[in-house]
Amino acid sequence: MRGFRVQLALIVVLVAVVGALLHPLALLLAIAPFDTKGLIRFMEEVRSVIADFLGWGVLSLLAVMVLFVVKGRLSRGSEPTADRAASALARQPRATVAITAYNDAQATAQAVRDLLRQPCVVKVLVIDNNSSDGTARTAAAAGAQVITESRQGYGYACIRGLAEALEVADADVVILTEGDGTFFADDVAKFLAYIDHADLVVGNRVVRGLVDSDSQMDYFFTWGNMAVAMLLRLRFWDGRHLGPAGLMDVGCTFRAIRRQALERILPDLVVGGNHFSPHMLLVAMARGLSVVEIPIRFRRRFGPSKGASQSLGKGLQVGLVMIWHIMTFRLRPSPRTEPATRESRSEPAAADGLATVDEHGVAIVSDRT
Ligand SMILES: Nc1nc2c(ncn2[C@@H]2O[C@H](COP(=O)(O)OP(=O)(O)O)[C@@H](O)[C@H]2O)c(=O)[nH]1
Ligand SMILES: [Mg+2]
Repeated sequence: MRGFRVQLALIVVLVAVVGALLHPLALLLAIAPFDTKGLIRFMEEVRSVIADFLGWGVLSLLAVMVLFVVKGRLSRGSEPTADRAASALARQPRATVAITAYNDAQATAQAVRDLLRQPCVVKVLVIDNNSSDGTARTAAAAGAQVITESRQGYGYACIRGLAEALEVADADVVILTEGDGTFFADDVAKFLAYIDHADLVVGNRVVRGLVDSDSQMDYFFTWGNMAVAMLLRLRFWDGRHLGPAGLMDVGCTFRAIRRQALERILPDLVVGGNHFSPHMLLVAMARGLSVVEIPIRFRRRFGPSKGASQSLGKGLQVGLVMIWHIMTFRLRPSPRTEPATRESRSEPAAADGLATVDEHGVAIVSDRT
């Protein structure tokens, strides 16, 4: 059953694409210099079967939605109260920012300066991933603590940044971001405004009006991120909110996480490649963290992309890897077995008082603070 919804969604999309392609193919065959009538008739039949299949699918979906609405109405009042995941921080949040950096000397140094000017930022770390253009030197000159991650890869840089940020003693929030000039440092305030209400706050770069038209979020990357986000929602489906977090964007590095939440998920973060961002979301959701997505601004990158936005081909490749990862993701069994704190979440605790196991086969301990 695990991942079944994601697979079903992908099959439906595939069938729809095949159905849509049959028509232009039939038109092309019609002008072919040989007899294609039989083949065209067959393709038209297949097309009508697909149209019927999709039509019935839409009707079934509507029926299921009506069922959920009725069920929701009938059970109103007996539903558990909303999961107040993260309690308010005891003081004004103090944030450590970790910037992933790979041959982005000029933009990274500027990002460091801008971030250090933000009121709640106590330290900026730059995770230099074997840059050869002086990124480490310029970042240090701008006021960052530079850490060298020798394992090449965006995910390795992110994991190292998150781990090192935990070493900064007086920070209760860790912010991850890129030093490529695409993000706005003063958006840090937006993340901190929500960090009292969620364990993980992630940026959304697909909101019209906030994203510059010449940024890398073109049609392909905007649609791609939204489509993969929908698969992620399906993976952790919840009928009422269409997924545990209203995710629209899975590839945004700019995100903030509470210290205790990060300590819980850090051992599970293992992806070193370009699909780290949805990986972290998968781990967070599987571990029962509350995730909130907030609209942020996004502008054109400074210098050439080294990641998914290098080209359409690279973007497609990273997107497919993300889809595969969402389909096959399995959290390693939690080594933790301490008693769950029942008051801190709405799910009923397991009978023995130990960690609960959710529908994804994932052990969830309820130790949010
Ligand atoms: N692609 C890539 N990015 C890395 C690597 N190491 C660190 N990074 C940083 O990770 C971020 C993402 O890369 P970027 O080129 O901006 O990819 P894009 O956002 O898809 O254009 C940037 O801040 C890079 O400097 C790496 O090995 N590969
Ligand atoms: Mg980037």
